[in-house]
Amino acid sequence: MKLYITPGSPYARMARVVIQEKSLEDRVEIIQAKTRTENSPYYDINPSGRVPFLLLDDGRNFEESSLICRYLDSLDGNPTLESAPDAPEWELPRLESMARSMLDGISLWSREYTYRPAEIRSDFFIGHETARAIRMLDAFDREIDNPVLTGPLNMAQVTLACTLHGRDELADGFEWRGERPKLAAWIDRIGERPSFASTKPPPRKPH
Ligand SMILES: N[C@@H](CCC(=O)N[C@@H](CS)C(=O)NCC(=O)O)C(=O)O
Repeated sequence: MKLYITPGSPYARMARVVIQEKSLEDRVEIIQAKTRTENSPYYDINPSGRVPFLLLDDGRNFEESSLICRYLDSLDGNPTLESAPDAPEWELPRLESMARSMLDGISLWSREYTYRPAEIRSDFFIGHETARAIRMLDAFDREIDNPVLTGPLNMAQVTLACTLHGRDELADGFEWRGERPKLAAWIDRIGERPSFASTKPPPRKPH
């Protein structure tokens, strides 16, 4: 099967992490897609043009990181990444959704810098996303001792780590670590796992 990615995509990184954590390297070929390009040949493979995208050997295909990760996790008949044995029911999906919500906001915010020249950026939009990111980073700093985040690897941890690891600066000049040492230490610890260390995103190229 084939997984289409870009090296800087945090969503695609989740699938790349799961491939390593579940030892699927021999079963999944990772291919770099050309996204955000007019007439990219990738659009003939995936009409949405987004990554990650998983093409199965039987021709079926999956979009959306959460679905792709769930599928990859199930391949060995022993899915582990949607369970948190030491946490109350619903804690894992609660924190996973919260991490995804933060990631969605940060992605929009950072795209404003990556893809828009300074003269057409929206101060209103940037202010809104900056405030959201600050609230959510603070919330995760308070949640960091939750058993979902301290127990065995799961999708809440993968989502949170793919959002923040390797991104000390989330958007132009915004450094999140200094005021949140507990969250920063958690990210450093999880970042030592080979699956995260080897998928660290390249530095962003500002517009
Ligand atoms: N909700 C999707 C988001 C995927 C996504 O936004 N991917 C971005 C890269 S981070 C992309 O492929 N962008 C290319 C485009 O918008 O054309 C998921 O979870 O997989």
